[in-house]
Amino acid sequence: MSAPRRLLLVNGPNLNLLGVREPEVYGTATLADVERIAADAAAARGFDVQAVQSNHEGVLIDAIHAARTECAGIVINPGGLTHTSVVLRDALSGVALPVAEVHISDVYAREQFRQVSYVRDVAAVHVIGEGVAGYATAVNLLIDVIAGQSEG
Ligand code: CA2
Repeated sequence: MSAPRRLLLVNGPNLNLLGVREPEVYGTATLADVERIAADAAAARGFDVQAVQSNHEGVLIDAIHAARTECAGIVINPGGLTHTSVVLRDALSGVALPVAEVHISDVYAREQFRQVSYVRDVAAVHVIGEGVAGYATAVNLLIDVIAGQSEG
């Protein structure tokens, strides 16, 4: 059976505040803008996007588990869970789908605690500090990985 032409887009805790608070760090685009940027980039490659944002880790884990049979890959900005969550990392590694890790800000130029990512080595793609345009980059690079898998 061929893989579904669908990506799961996961935005973690507090990313619902995009465009509402801290524009000096995260810009003025909203979560709806981010979801549209990802969906447009995916549509240009013949994929659709199922988007989830939650402030609750378990909701994110359930969505990642469901993606195992419904999606070909996962684009994720785990928010602050990037730096703390073994549970999220285990879910991503457990579903064995290709993963793109995205951060709007350059986490490597910020506080030291943001320079640790529990997700980094379960992700095939990393897009860091490109602002919200990084979601389109991540979608494209992830689809390249998916296309490479189906050739191999
Ligand atoms: O740069 C990123 O994309 C982050 O993943 C964003 C997280 C932060 O904890 C990571 O270190 C880097 C924070 C998401 C919270 O987003 C907000 C947006 C507007 C106002 C307040 C928080």
